[in-house]
Amino acid sequence: MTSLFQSVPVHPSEITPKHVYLSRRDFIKVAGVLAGSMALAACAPQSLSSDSAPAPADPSLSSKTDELGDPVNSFEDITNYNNYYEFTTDKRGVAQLARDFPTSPWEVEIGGLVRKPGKFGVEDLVKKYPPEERIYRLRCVEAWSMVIPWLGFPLWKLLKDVEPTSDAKYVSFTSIYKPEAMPGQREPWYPWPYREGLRLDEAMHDLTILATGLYGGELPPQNGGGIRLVVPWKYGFKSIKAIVKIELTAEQPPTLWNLIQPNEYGFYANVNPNVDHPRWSQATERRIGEIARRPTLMFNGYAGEVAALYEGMDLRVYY
Ligand SMILES: Nc1nc2c(c(=O)[nH]1)N[C@H]1C(S)=C(S)[C@@H](COP(=O)(O)O)O[C@H]1N2
Ligand SMILES: [Mo]
Repeated sequence: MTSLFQSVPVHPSEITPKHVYLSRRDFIKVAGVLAGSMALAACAPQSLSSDSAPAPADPSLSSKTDELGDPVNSFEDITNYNNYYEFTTDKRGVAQLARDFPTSPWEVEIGGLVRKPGKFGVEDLVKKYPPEERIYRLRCVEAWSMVIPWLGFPLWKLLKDVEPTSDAKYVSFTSIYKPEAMPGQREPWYPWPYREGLRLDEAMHDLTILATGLYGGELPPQNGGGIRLVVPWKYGFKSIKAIVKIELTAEQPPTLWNLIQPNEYGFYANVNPNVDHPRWSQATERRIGEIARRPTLMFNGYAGEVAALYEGMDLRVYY
């Protein structure tokens, strides 16, 4: 068990004028949890400044591993190396551009082929479906990867409650469209808003979650707050961020990457070391924080859980 003291995000000796830890929002949250902690009371105020670097809500998670024994990536890496084209194609530039993007309150509309459509606030979803910690590998189609400790709930719980009709075969997800706040959306190259989709059985799989947090805290804007999908056995682009709409459909829905480049980005996008991207090999990957490349695992290491979903399908055709 982690003691209360160990979960204080900053040790007094780590504070330097340049390297400051707590954002105001984090400080208020942590101060509420740890009211009375002398160590925090003594050190936190001087650590506040406008250019403070955010800290993980629960730094003790950095010592955890995935089920294969590989350590989770640092909060720093997870929140500063991002793909989020609505902001920029520069992975190290997303965090700064997304810093003031409002993620709360956040509403998701659920409709299409369901008996009980509705609009749901993320705060209510979190109350109804208590977030679970899920430590997942994220494997980008660009052949880099991370291990991320998410907080989220299985999508099947929500889908079950909205009662898909018997015609529903797919789930379509749409990200927020807000060009005034997202500079990348003012570029004409992409068919905004970002969209993704899953087959209904993939969406109902227990590994598929809607994430509302990471590293024990809230979901930073650069990682897809207010709420995002995480499908750990598929390439990262399926794990759509900042979702505002979920629709159950009868037909396979259009997806942004598939619309742009169908021969490079299939609808399924299951991680598969045996099916190369037309422009590069998918046999190996670079885990962020490591130097040597490592082999890419079939279904990103989740074959035992998900291979049955694709029985009888030619994965070179349904890539
Ligand atoms: N709306 C939206 N969702 C998105 C993306 C994006 O550009 N826009 N990029 C995808 C890609 S390519 C990856 S690898 C993951 C990265 O998630 P992370 O930045 O939280 O690690 O988000 C995915 N979800
Ligand atoms: Mo990606």
